[in-house]
Amino acid sequence: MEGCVFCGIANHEIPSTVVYEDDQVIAFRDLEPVAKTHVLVVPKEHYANLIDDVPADTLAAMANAVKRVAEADGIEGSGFRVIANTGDDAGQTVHHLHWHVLGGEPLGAGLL
Ligand code: D5M
Repeated sequence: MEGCVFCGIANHEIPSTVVYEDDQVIAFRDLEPVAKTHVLVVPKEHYANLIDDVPADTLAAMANAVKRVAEADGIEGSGFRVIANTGDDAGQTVHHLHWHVLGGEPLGAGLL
């Protein structure tokens, strides 16, 4: 989508630190990390968020990418958190579906 930063990253037009990539998904390090591991898992196809009729195979590809990211950062055993900010009340700032993968240290309870 024109002007979408995550479409630009998915197309390799905007630089990012890629952790995992396949034909459907790209995963890259967040610019403003809030944990030792803070990676964004993003479908290459543009969807605004989780309620934008995302196909099941895209969600499955994203779940697979989460596992690959956890393995890449060695946090699959210690645990991690996956967050999908969806819409205004959640504070979604980039309107291209993405899952935050957070870990590498104890995360605390917060709202969860
Ligand atoms: O979070 C959107 C996240 O996207 C936020 O943590 C910053 C991150 N971000 C924004 N632009 C970039 C680029 N160019 N590279 C890496 N990370 C980026 P949200 O869930 O929408 O609040």
